Amino acid sequence: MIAKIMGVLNVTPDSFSDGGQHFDIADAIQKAQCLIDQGADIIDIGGESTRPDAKPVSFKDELVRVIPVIKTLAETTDVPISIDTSKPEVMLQAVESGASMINDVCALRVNGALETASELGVDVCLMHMQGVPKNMQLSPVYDEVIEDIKHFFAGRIEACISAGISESKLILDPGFGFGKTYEHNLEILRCFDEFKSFGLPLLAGMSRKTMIGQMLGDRDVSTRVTGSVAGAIIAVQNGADIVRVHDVEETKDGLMVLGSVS
Ligand code: 8Y4
Repeated sequence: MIAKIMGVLNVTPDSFSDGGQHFDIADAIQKAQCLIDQGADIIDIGGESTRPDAKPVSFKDELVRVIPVIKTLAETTDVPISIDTSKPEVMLQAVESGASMINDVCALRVNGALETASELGVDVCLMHMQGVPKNMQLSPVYDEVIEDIKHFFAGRIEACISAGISESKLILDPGFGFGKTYEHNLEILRCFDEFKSFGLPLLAGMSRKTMIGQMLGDRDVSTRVTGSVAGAIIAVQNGADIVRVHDVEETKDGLMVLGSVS
């Protein structure tokens, strides 16, 4: 394959069918197995929602959700497991339980995260976000969105190197939808290859996001699959090495078609 597919596995209570506090480890494992059968190269497990209206989750609650799933999955599959978290305590236990990658939407800016990631020695995805989830979409402003994100990456790469993290462990992600207007998101997709200048792998996450709905004329989340696949194809054509997606089977088909001519 011309790019890796990272399949999304949410283990937040609101992502389960009953919508309540209850969620089943067995359900999560089954979903993960389905993503793997469809061709996922990495499984990204997250126990905290980054939606603007989401309640903050304590690290203990996050651990209760993700650790049993990571442990079971690590025993039953060789597919690399990524932990979607910004909390050092969760990074530590997740890696001890079998995760081999940290996907941090805060790019290791939480106290203790740089040191923890350095000690763990696993791959780290540094994602750009302007603001915090609660306020990030209120009025995102950039001088020059691509240059501003590149400046952010340069600072985070430097911070990682200073903390003893090998540059070879880093993956960069401009963070579609995280403190960006529709126009910012379009510019990032259009100019995605500019982030190649760091010589590091790039990750793109557009799957089912509002920007895809906007491209389709304000379409509901349940009807964004084909648009998301198109977005993934463009991102890979523009230099993405990993795409983070919900719809693995459909994305794989799209990338195989792109791969046939690239
Ligand atoms: C519908 C479906 C509407 C999903 C919104 C969403 C990224 C990420 C997220 C990303 C990396 C999301 C954890 C947001 N997005 N990690 N995480 N890059 N590296 N929203 O773009 O999927 S969560």
